[in-house]
Amino acid sequence: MAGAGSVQSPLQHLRGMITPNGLVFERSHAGIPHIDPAQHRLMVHGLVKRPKIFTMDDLKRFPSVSRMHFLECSGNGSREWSKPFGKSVQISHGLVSCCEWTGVLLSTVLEEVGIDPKGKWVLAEAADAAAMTRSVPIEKCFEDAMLVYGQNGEMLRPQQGYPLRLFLPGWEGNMSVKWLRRLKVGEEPFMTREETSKYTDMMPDGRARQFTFMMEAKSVITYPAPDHRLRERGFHEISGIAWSGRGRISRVDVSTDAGKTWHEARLQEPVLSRALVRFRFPWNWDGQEAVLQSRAVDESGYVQPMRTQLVAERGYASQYHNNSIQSWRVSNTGEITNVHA
Ligand SMILES: Nc1nc2c(c(=O)[nH]1)N[C@H]1C(S)=C(S)[C@@H](COP(=O)(O)O)O[C@H]1N2
Ligand SMILES: [Mo]
Repeated sequence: MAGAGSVQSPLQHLRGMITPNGLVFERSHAGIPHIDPAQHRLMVHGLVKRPKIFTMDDLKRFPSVSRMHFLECSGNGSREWSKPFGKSVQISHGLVSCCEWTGVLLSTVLEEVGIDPKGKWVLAEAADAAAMTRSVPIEKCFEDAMLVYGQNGEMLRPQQGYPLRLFLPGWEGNMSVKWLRRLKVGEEPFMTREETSKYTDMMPDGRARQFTFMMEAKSVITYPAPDHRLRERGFHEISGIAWSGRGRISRVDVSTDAGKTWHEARLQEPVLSRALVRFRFPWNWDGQEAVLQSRAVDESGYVQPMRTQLVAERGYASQYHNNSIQSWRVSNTGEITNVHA
């Protein structure tokens, strides 16, 4: 992808929980910078005891970790609020991927520089033309944030932030700053453009929610989906993906009658925290019209909302964080379309 924009992952063709590197979604606000890893530096400063500039070699000498996590743009599904928009699951839900990420825990690097007890927020700044900048609460930095240089066993791809990105498991994709060049520790959030004007959620009363970091539980059926067509009655395996920023998925229910009745789907092991999980449900299509839906529940007890529930609370002015239940209508000729049920 050149310049600003996004490309979605072709979920209709994926079969497991891992997104191959070439099929990971991309969202870049101002193109892909060409960065020489030998020249790249990460500066860590502000309320720290020993401010420091790290080379990539320095960062790779720290003890490393590999973890499987999804990454989702909070704008995933943003065009589905008021009417069905995406003519494929790639368009409606494709701003999500799941990879094995390798790097150093941010806590390791922060311990190296030593945080001043007054330090409560960390500004992350990128080296791209967008100079993407977001404020991250210090608790998240010490909980599970990573400085990532590896992706599914390879080096990060240029479009994913080569040579270095911040990665915040379960939080809105925008905060996982790619091409990371600077971390500044401060007392307060830095109120950057991307957390004041952008990436806030307009509520029905005209006020905006700010710092909505968590990606709430969500799921979608990827087969059958509008990209497919049922050519025969009888057995079809309904299959899809579920994920939650709060932790593990504990259950996925599937309905084939627009939510009148629900049946528990099988979850494919391993069911990892803050990762995509594949669910499957055996179905006999009788050749009649059907409306397929999936509903995820996570280990915190959070239940993926119906679209009408989400709209009742949030209205139609919100752009981000649409995690509502998706409906696919199967016609009696086997055509599948995106509908609001
Ligand atoms: N430097 C920088 N970081 C960035 C962005 C960007 O444009 N520039 N886009 C953000 C957004 S909006 C998302 S959803 C994720 C997308 O990550 P990906 O392109 O690796 O899938 O990166 C985030 N980090
Ligand atoms: Mo995003």
